[in-house]
Order: sequence, then C-alpha cells, then structure tokens
Amino acid sequence: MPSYTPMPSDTFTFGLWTVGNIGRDPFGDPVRKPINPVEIVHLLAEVGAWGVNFHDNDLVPIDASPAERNRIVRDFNAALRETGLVVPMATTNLFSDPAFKDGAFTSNDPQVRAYALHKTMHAIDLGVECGAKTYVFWGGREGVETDAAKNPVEAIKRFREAINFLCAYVKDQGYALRFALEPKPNEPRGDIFLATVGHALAFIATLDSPEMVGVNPEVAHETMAGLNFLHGVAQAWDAGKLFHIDLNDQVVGRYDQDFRFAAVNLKAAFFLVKFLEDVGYAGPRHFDAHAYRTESYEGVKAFARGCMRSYLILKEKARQWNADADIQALLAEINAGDQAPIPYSAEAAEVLKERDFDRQALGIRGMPYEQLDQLTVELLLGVR
Ligand code: DIG
Ligand code: MN
Ligand code: MN
Repeated sequence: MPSYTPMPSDTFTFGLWTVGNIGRDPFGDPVRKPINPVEIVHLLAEVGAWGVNFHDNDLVPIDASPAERNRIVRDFNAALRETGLVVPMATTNLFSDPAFKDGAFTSNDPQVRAYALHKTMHAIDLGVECGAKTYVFWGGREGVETDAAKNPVEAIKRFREAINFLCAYVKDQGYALRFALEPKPNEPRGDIFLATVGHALAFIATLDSPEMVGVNPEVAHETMAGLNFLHGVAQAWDAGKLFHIDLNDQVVGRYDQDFRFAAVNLKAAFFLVKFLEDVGYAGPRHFDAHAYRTESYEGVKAFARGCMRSYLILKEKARQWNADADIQALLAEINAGDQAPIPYSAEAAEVLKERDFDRQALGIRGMPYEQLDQLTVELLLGVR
C-alpha cells in the first residue's frame, strides 16, 4: 500500500500567498495572523513540499528600502538552504496596488505601463536571485468593466509590447528563464484579456520570441469559464507550451474559489493527474489554492497535506487504471482497426473519394463508454 507521503521527487510547490493566506475576503476581515516568508518556508517543509513560489511583494513589501529588501532576501534564502526547499517559479504582483486599478501592461495610462515594466524587471531580478526558472504573468487587472474604456486590439498590442520588452530584457541579462502566461476569464476585472488557455496560445504565436513563452493553466480559471480543464492542458502540452500548472479546484459558475486540489471534482482531478503522469510532465505541481476561511494554521497544514495526498492517491489510481485488465480490454476494443492517419497524396485523395462506405453500418456500431466510465468510477470508489 503506497504511503502517499510527498517526496521532493513529486515536485509539489505552494506560493507564499497560499498557505500565507490570512482569510480576508470581500465580505470579511482576516481570520489568521500573518506569518512571514521564513515561517512559511518552514511550514511548507513540515508538510513535505518541494518548493515555494512568490510574487515580488509576498517576499519584499512594495515600500521596503533596499537594505530591508536585502535582509529579507538573505533570511529567505537562508531558510531555503536550511530546509532544502527550492524556488521554481516567481511572479509579479501587478494587481494589488491602486496604481494598477486599470491594468498594468494594458493600462490606458502610459506612466502606469512604464511603471509595470519597471516593477516587473526588478521582480524578475529577484526571482532569478532566488533560483526561479519559470516566470508567471497573471494579468489580474488586464481587463475592463466596460468596453467603452479600452479598445481590445489596443490592449492586446500593449500586452504584446510588454512581453516582447521583458523577453528582450531576460535575454540581455542572460537569465535561464521562461515565461508562463496564466489565463483567467474574469475577477477581479469584469472581463480579463487572454481569458483562457486558447486565447493565450494564440497570443504567444504573435510574440517576437514565442519560444520563451508558454502557459500556466489553472484548474479554477478554465473551470470558471465552463471549460474542460484537461482539454486546455492537453492543447498546451501538444503545442509544447505547458511550462507550469496551477492545481486547485472550483465549482463551475462561482467566483475563483481556489479550493484544495480535488476537493470538488474528483473525476476531473483523476483524469488530469493521469494525463500529467502518462505524458511525463516534469514541471512543478503548483497548488495555487488556500484553506477555507474557517481554518486555523493547523487547518492550513491539513489543506496543504490534502492537496499533495490527493494528488498522490489519484496518481496511484491512474497506475491502477492503466493496469486494469477489464479497462484495457475495453480500450483495445474501442481503438481496434488501423488507426494510422491517411497521408495526403493526390492519388490517396482520389482513392478515398471513390471508396464506398456503409454509412448505416458505421452508425450501428455501439461504443462501450458507459461500461468504461462505470469501471473508472468504481476504481475511484475503491471497489476495483
Ligand atoms: C492567481 O491564480 C494567480 C496569482 O496568484 C499568481 O500571479 C499566479 C501564480 O500561480 N496565479
Ligand atoms: Mn485562482
Ligand atoms: Mn494561479
């Protein structure tokens, strides 16, 4: 029986802002006292995480002096050395400060756009200083409440100019850093640009250095849009653009809940874990989530342990699914016949046009998906 105990090789990470979430919400004050980055590193080490991520201002307050910044970073890196945790990813907070109330890269104010580049370059330097290899861009304020405010084409152009500028900066600095765009359809803005994985993939193709830029899909965000998260992840993987992933859970049609991984839709979480393990995704498994507002810090630790345990349990279920004789026999039946693609040639096209098909017979064949899905459900319910 596997132990489901997280190991560094599982590459589980949490942001400082996740287990450091103090429970503030739009209708309620904080319920937990703040804990500092060093305390968070030790909490994550205690629960078995491999790494920790941060926004610049999760680590260094926006109004810190250079001396304070250096002390904070020194203490943080000392805690990393002491615990063995690493920093695979960093990002910029371009959404909390009032300066960004109308966006950062897409703001109508050119001074704000310039300040956003300034802030992001310093944040990139900080992330690289702490060891980050992936840099996330979540454009939480890049959007509108009314389309009267901003021409969407102009907004996309500004977003592209900013990413092109920052890609060039990373190249000039010689940083071994890749960018990952994190889509979200709405919240906190009424509508956010680059709303889904599909929008982000199309945008990447328009950049000066598309090879440097991938995506960081989040379960809750695609789910908020009513989409099948696995399909977005699969399309990113197919395009070689799955640079990072934000794992959590979400009820469709709700605000961004950032629930503990697999807390809502076990079947969707199963197929996601199965996909990541089947294809050999080697990036961090980042839990961008937070504990319920009802919790103490013991509850926060239970939240973090639950994210990792559920992932590992579903990973074992995926191994069982792949080894289940009845399931594999059904898959063999479903995928019978010559599955090879038809390579194009003028002759092949002619032959195919002349070929006779028994359309009725094609429609009569039943596909055993009910049986296959029931076997899957029973495996997840632990009766297989
Ligand atoms: C929200 O889902 C966003 C921010 O927390 C952060 O910029 C990014 C990093 O995972 N996710
Ligand atoms: Mn989220
Ligand atoms: Mn996220």
